[in-house]
Amino acid sequence: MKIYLNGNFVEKDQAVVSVFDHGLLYGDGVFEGIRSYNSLVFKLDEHIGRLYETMHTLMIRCPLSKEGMAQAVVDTLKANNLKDAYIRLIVTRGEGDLGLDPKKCFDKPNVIIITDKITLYPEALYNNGMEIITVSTVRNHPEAINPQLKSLNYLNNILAKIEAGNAGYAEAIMLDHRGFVAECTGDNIFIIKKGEIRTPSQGILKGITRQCVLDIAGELSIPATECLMTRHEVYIADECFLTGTAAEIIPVVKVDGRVIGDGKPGPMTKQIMDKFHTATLTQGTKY
Ligand code: PXG
Repeated sequence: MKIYLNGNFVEKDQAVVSVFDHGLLYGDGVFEGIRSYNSLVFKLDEHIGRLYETMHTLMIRCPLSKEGMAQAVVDTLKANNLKDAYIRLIVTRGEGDLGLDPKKCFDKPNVIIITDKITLYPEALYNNGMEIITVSTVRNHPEAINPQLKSLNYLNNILAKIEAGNAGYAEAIMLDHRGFVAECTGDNIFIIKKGEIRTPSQGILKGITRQCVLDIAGELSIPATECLMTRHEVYIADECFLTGTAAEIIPVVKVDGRVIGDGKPGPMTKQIMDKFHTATLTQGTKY
């Protein structure tokens, strides 16, 4: 496996960065998870756009332009001969002296691109739907670490994932600081009620798959709204599903012990899954 590291391709065991990298020392860096299907990178510009927005706020100056980054992604996929891949982009603050201050770094961010595979949930869950719970770990307050920042500081979600795992569940709903439904640990959440699609509007990572589902809803003339959402609304929904680059679209059939709809993946969820699947195979950056 060849890893892109600062403009070079290096073998996996040689792809190393310093223990003084502030990404390791402080979680000071950004990342993206992207997929390619059948030699098409899905929503590449959107993922790179979000990466550069996070870097803008964190004031990380990437040595590559957005176009250069897109080219590097494609080159890495080609170097590894991968048609279907999971792509992990990482830009760290780079090496520096000890101490939080980014000024201690030498203004040389490390740029890493890994192309590999990822499976998040077993296939059966996509057919039968999954059961999730709400965990007590509250999603980051937007004025602390804004959930829109896809930074290397993912402990908020990891703590929630641990809580879910301890309780025997693969995924969990996180509430925001006010108690409204925010999102899951690595996925956005949607409900369908009386033919309308709803998804939380705030305190979330604005998922690219989420936007794709909102676009699909538009194409299918299904009304879709981004709104505040309570757990009660989730419990009484007709259908529920999660979206994410890694998870794609996965139906949810039980939440906190409450059966959703008739306890099976719903017809509209299946229709959206179908459309999404087609989009992944037909749209994207060719390589
Ligand atoms: N919410 C959170 C907190 C995420 O981390 C999503 C929603 C979905 O966003 P996208 O843009 O992917 O539709 C994410 C993305 C992993 C992994 O390694 C996690 C994500 C993406 C890829 C891989 O578990 N999370």
